[in-house]
Amino acid sequence: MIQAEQTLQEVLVAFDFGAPVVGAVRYGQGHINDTFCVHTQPENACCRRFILQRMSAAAFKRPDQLMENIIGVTEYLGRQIEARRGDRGREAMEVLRPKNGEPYYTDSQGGAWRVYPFVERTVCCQAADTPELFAASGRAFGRFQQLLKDYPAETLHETIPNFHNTEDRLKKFKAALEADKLGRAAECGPEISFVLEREADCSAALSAMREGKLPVRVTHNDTKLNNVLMDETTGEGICIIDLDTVMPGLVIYDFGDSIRFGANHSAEDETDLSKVSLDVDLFDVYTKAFLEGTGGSLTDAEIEYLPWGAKLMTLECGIRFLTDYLVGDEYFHISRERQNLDRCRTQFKLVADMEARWDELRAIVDRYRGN
Ligand code: ADP
Ligand code: GN1
Ligand code: MG
Repeated sequence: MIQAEQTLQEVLVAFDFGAPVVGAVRYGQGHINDTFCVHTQPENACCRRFILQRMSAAAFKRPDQLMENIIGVTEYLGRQIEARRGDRGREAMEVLRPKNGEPYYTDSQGGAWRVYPFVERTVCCQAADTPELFAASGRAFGRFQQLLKDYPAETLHETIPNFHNTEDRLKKFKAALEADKLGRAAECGPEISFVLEREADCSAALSAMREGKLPVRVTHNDTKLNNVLMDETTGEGICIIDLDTVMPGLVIYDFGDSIRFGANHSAEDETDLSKVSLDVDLFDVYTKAFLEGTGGSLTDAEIEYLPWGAKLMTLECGIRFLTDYLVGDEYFHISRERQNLDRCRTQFKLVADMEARWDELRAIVDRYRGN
């Protein structure tokens, strides 16, 4: 794919932003899409901003289906929020269609672009600087789950087939290892063994799902702390963003991905592993808040499996980073050499911590049953 900047001008004129565009700059720290912040200058008002994104062609093969999901879900969320007398414009995302009326714009090179109004007076955090902040994100993701509990999951497209199918991720990892097309496996010995020793774990949630123990729901599937916008004054999590992977899934995935990313004090690509560890207090804070947010809508089995959600999402993400490293960094954006291997190592360190403190995690979950 060509650099997004090459078609940016063409794309900017394809949308009616309601005022002259005065600039567009790269924005955010996502690993997948190309994100720009567009600044416009209305005649007698302050600058109005928009988020303009080229959807990743590597990740999303069907932008039409993806946008159908997003429009369906954002409109539904908007109605739910209005019914609760919330502020729809700040609490739900909204899609601004291009001038041609389509859900997104396809540029002359085939790139698929969409626009959202910028949700102002919010902050997007890369790390849980305070327990309160992490709790706020937990409430927001729990609430997201609750708001969508009656959304017809079967109408959603699978935007990335087998996205959180850990067994399939393992299979792809093994194929990449077998091919070892760049000869990188030699430097990943301990990481490769770490995965192979946990083959059976990769089936834990899927087996429970197949046995009918864990229900399939509408889930977000990418519940990193930086995918919730926090109100800059109150610190509450107000708007869930990055809806590309809203699909049918397991609720323990949403819980687990938040723990993976947020219940520690290091960056995902930290190279000094002595700085990477699971913060069990943050696990506690998030569990309580997430269950509060879901408003009692989870089953006993789902609650019982929450620690598995944390471990599996972390293991799976590590496997994905390692696989991408082996195949030559095709999927996750990197800004330096070996970044995906470093990311993999932090994930596996967290998995090891979760295993070491498994009984504590289970005890915490038990404590908040009934919230
Ligand atoms: P990616 O899939 O690449 O992570 P995101 O959809 O999460 O892309 O967007 C990247 C970043 O852009 C977010 O982390 C956030 O900082 C910002 N962002 C996205 N949508 C909005 C919005 N509607 N209002 C304000 N900021 C946003
Ligand atoms: C990606 O898009 P972003 O940066 O929020 C990825 C997630 C990973 C995450 C790891 C669509 O999330 O699955 O867990 O990176 N999203 C997609 O940081 O693959
Ligand atoms: Mg994101």
